[in-house]
Amino acid sequence: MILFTNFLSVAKLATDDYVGFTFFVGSMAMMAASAFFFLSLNTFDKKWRTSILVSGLITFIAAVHYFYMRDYWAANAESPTFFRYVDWLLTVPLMCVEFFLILKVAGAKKSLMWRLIFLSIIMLVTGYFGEAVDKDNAAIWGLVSGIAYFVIVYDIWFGKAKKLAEAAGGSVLAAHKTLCWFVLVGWAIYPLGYMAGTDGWYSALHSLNLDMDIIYNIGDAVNKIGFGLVIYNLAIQSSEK
Ligand SMILES: *C/C=C(C)/C=C/C=C(C)/C=C/C1=C(C)CCCC1(C)C
Repeated sequence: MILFTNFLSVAKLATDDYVGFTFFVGSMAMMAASAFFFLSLNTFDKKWRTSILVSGLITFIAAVHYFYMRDYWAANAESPTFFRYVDWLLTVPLMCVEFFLILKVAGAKKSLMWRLIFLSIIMLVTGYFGEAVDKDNAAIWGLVSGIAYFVIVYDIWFGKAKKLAEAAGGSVLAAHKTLCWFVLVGWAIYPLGYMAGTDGWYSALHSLNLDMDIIYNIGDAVNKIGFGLVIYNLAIQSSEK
């Protein structure tokens, strides 16, 4: 409903509201990326269409959440933590599905996908606890979340996923490698945002005046659209042959 009433009454966005600005730009970027992925679907070989479809779903789900988050921020000047984590709980597992889909050509099993999904849910649920439920222990929840994150990184860089990517070779291996970099560097943006927005041994960071939501919004744009473009590029290369 918020999505539709939006068009009737729009809260005023202050010129120095950088958080609000990144929510606004984020919603447009996610929407544009979704249109791009969906409309390109038919130009690819059948075997890549599911991957491209999932790329579009990731940015589309994010776009809808960004509409809500933008409004929530405009109305309350407060982090939309709940919408944020619902968005992640839907989109991060879908990113794990992407790994499985591109490695399917090398015989990836569903168990690999479920393992990554399971780890990502642990990572996100513990993060939510630290940010919203048990803030006094944010550092501990963040640590547990960080461990799950490292297991994901290890799995895709050195575990079974890596071996499957090597077996597939060529453009699948190249795409896998790029996605691995996204998870190692792009996803590392999020714990930074978390440390900017919660208290813990890292609270000295607060003096830098970094805003958690701006960091998260940058992370989302880089990772969700970037992931999709890696898959898009892979689909183009493989469809040309
Ligand atoms: C599209 C959304 C994405 C790719 C979200 C990714 C989120 C993370 C990698 C979050 C990680 C966190 C930690 C590693 C520790 C602190 C708590 C989190 C949840 C921010």
